[in-house]
Amino acid sequence: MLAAIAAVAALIVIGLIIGFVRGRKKQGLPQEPPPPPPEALREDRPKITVDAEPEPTQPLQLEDLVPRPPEAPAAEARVTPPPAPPADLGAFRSGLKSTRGNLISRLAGVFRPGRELDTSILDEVEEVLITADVGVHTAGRILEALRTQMNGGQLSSVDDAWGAIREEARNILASGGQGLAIDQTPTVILVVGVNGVGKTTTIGKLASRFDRQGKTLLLGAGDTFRAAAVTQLEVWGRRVGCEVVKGKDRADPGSVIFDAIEKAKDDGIDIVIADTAGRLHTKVPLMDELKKLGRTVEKALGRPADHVLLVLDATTGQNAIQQAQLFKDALPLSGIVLTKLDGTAKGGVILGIVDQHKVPIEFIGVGEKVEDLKPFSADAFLEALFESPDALDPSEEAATAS
Ligand SMILES: Nc1nc2c(ncn2[C@@H]2O[C@H](COP(=O)(O)OP(=O)(O)OP(=O)(O)O)[C@@H](O)[C@H]2O)c(=O)[nH]1
Ligand SMILES: [Mg+2]
Repeated sequence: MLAAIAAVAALIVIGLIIGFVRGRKKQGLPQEPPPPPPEALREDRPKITVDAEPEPTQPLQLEDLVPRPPEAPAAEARVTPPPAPPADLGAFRSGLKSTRGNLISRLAGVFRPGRELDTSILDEVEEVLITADVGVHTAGRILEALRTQMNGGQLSSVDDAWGAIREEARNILASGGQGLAIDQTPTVILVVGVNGVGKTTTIGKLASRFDRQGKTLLLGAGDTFRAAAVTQLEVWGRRVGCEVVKGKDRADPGSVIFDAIEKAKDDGIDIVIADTAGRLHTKVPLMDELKKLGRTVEKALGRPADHVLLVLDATTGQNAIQQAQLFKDALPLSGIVLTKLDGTAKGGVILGIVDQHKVPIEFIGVGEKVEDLKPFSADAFLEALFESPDALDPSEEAATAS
């Protein structure tokens, strides 16, 4: 009897407990947290947070004690844009938009349809060319060609004169770049230029381009005067996935580049790209230092640097032409990279640089992004620059020199 009463009492107690628990569930009262699912131990599980309720106190998990590897920031991810077509006319068009507005739409005003072709045109053309940063020397060359053809009776209309200017621009650019041959292991590319022109950015873009072509790379941090310059190069190195050889703060740039070349030789690296400091070109020591750097490369490599690229900033216009002269006196330049063509109306300076220095433009920079470095193509340049003025939109015509 007693046993039966005890059994009934036990059933009642169990029933009460079940009822109580169900009741709490219905009222939404806090529950004991469910045991974590097996994947809770995975590092990458999403964290679920409920704003309104306080976080239940979780027992300490193993993962809380293990330091998480830092997540690679999205910007540092390996950049693998599709390879650009050989002549990216669209990029030339947008890069030369302001220049076209400044130079070509004004020339189109001079050569307006129906205008009689006479020598008064020559003065107007000269003014447009000089104010568009083509340079006095090169403007003179273009005018001379125009005058000779006019006097020889070869031009009978303003259209013919327009064509003659385009043809002379083509002659100037005929000594175009051949592209950077990578036929030695390692091939050494020395990048020089005054400060702020875009050397380090260009190195990053170039490295990315070569990486996409399957080349192995090593960057040499030859700008040892600014700690930030080394850091900037290291960021690019991480992006591209290549090593950066650096020295101590204020180390001799020559020793850093020497070490980089030695390492590349030991490791069978395809390309070494060396960054350099770019303090003001008017300070003689920079040029002395560059000459010394050239000799160091030769000592480490057994031959001069395979390519010496001078980076010039298109927005500086005529100043870029002068800079080229100073650097040419210090080192045998193999090519020029003209940066910041986007957003400047001074793109006509390309004609002046190539005409005066006979150094080919190898690449143009038309923006800050990795894909904004384009191999220079005289055809694409002329096509984009001399595009029929009828095709110009009003905003381009209104563009003025920046
Ligand atoms: N719009 C535009 N900006 C560019 C281009 N190339 C470089 N820049 C910008 O120019 C600035 C200077 O670039 P850097 O690469 O640091 O120039 P640098 O020659 O290495 O400068 P220093 O190390 O100080 O001598 C940066 O803000 C770049 O993003 C380009 O083609 N277009
Ligand atoms: Mg730099």
